[in-house]
Amino acid sequence: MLEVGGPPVQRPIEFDRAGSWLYHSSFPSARESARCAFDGMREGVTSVEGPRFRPARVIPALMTVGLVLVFVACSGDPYPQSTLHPTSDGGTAIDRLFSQIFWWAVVVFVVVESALLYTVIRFRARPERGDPKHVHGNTLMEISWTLAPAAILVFIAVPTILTIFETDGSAPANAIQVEVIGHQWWWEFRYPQLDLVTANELHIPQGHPVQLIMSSADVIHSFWVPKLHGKRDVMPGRTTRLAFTADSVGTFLGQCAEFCGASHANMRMRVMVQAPSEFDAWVQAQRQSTPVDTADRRVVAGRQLFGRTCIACHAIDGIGGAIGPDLSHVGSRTTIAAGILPNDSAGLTRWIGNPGAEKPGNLMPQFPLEPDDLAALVAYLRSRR
Ligand code: HEC
Ligand SMILES: [Cu+2]
Repeated sequence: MLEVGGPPVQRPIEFDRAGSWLYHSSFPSARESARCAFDGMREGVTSVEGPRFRPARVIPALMTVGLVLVFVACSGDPYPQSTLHPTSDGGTAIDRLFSQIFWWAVVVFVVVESALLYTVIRFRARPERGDPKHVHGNTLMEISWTLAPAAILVFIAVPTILTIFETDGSAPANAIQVEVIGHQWWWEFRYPQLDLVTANELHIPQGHPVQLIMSSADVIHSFWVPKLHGKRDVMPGRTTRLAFTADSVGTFLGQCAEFCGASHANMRMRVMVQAPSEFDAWVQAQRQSTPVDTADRRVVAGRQLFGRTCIACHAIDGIGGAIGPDLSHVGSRTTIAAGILPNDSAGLTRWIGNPGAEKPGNLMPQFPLEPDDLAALVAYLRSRR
């Protein structure tokens, strides 16, 4: 069963299965088997029936994995999606729970590993020692290693349950409500109290409670902005809630966290936490209808074209379909198509020119547009600030 480069080599043990010989009970001794494996490596022996265990191959692989981990840890990146730097009350509650459980795990690890190392070294086999003394249990130790984990579980369970209630999504009466609707593959945000609609970029004020009332237009999605809060599923036919108060101004990245089809990975979002005055200004601007610049012929042409084709799926100022994002103020967003393209002329041209190439499987069709028409549409949408 062996293919040997050169004349057959006489070997102390016959084995037919590379994978099983290590575990073979009739094998004489571990030292023997190690020697055999080394002989095999030196002479380039290969088995015809299965892969051979080669420590010399595994070690470089392990070292590579180790090095990659080290380099990942070294990157100075600010971790835009780290849950370890929470920026809201809810996020902080979850982070506190995580730290508590983490330190309990550290205690368990240190105690168990120390006991293990101590035992391995202290009671190791020595030639002068005979068989170890046989014992039948130790009542004190058995009681203590049953009670200790039970106590630790209580220390973990109580804060966990408290945090579940703390982050259950109920908000004070003055919270700003936002209806979050997941779509394949973008996010719709409706503010019923403020009478405005936007997409993919959620604006909220710093230091004011926010209540997200979430559902889905199609399949199950999951709303996740790691720095702000934990995940929450977004489901068709069911309402889930998330409530929090953001404590820092900034732009926080998020993404759908439940596999929802071909472009799941392209379903991103941004949460813009603004100072209250800036948020108010944003709300005012979003509630006003942007006048069409009739002096710009491209904008006028773009508007006409939009009214003929795009309006079936996109609303502007309350008129149009609801299959795609509301475009009343699309020019005020920093990105388009759920955060996958920058919202500039180049990004819009790429998107409208061939949406399927940018985002596989998405519902917006490709239109046969002349370059002039495409430019006119881009100019019109850019003007919708
Ligand atoms: C059949 C429906 C449909 C038609 C018709 C349609 N779109 Fe869309 N559009 C969508 C959908 C759905 C999305 C969201 C895609 C995604 O992000 O997954 C979208 C996204 C967009 C976006 C990105 C908006 C944002 O904020 O992310 C722009 C811009 C856009 N469409 C422009 C147009 C233009 C211009 C036309 C006409 C030439 C048009 N669309 C026609 C369905 C449509
Ligand atoms: Cu999704």
